[in-house]
Amino acid sequence: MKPIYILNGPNLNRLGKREPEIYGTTTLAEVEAMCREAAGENALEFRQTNSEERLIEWVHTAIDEAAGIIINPAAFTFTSLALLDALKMFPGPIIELHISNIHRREPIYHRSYVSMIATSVMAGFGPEGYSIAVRALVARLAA
Ligand code: CA2
Repeated sequence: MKPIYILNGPNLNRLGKREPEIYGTTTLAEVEAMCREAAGENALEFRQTNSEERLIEWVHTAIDEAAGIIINPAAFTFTSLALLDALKMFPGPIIELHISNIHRREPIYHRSYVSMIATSVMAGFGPEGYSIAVRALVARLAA
């Protein structure tokens, strides 16, 4: 099977190091390890970038190479029509994931462009949400 791409947007490299009351104390490296465990034999590409251009280029690569995408676009969720356009080209399932429940937060975090094309949306499960998303996507791809 083609790999699952897990793509993370800006500032998530700081996970576990700031605002633990919102995002928890788990680091992104620990999240990656949790995802690999949840994926079992399935191949994963786990990436983080602070660059919108790079994130879009990774979506383009995923169009050719990935079975499914799990994406935490972070702030680009609410700003990037370019990311929305790139994700529209992806033929497989896309899970939009947020560690926090963005709908409990300030109004600027309520309108997601990515949700307009996501297959599924997850928010508020904390860092464990990534493992849940991997299991859900593996099951969906196997079905
Ligand atoms: O809850 C999420 O996963 C978010 O996508 C995280 C984004 C935020 O802009 C979204 O509204 C919700 C990025 C949060 C800022 O980066 C931090 C990373 C680690 C620790 C604290 C902040």
